[in-house]
Amino acid sequence: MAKIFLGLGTNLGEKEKNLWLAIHYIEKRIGKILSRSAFYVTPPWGFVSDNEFLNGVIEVDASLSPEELLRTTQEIEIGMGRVSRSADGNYTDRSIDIDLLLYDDLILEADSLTLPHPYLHKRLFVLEPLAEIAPDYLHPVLKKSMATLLAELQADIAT
Ligand code: PH2
Ligand code: MG
Ligand code: MG
Repeated sequence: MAKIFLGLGTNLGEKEKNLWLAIHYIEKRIGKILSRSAFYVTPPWGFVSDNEFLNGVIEVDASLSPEELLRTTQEIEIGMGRVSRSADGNYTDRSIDIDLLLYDDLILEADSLTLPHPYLHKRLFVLEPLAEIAPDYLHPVLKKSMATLLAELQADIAT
């Protein structure tokens, strides 16, 4: 069994419903939900959109490999009506996005998947909910706690 953290995001449709539905499918197909953050209203990061996001993070007890997890989360996204990404590689509005943030203390750099998530420590919309449910969890590469990474990012943004 692996302890994993998933980031959830949506900025289209009934956002709260989308997050709950994703959590339902994750529990059904991936494993028991061990903890869940509050849902945070956040401004679009990295692209321009009129639609603000609702973001959250969950901790899941999973028995799948990282590759199986990636495939399963993508299937859940598609099953929930997510249309494929824009061709130019820019971010787009989406009904649901499920990102693999952490998989135990695994460090992985494959073509399809990087763990921990490469932008985890740069995104307030990930670190805020993550630090809420796992403040003492150490980032396997940076060797800093999520609470420390959040404080550093907030200080960085304020300057
Ligand atoms: N996801 C992105 C890009 N930008 N901004 C917010 N606020 N929330 C997201 O989940 C998000 C984003 C790419 O997946
Ligand atoms: Mg994402
Ligand atoms: Mg994604």
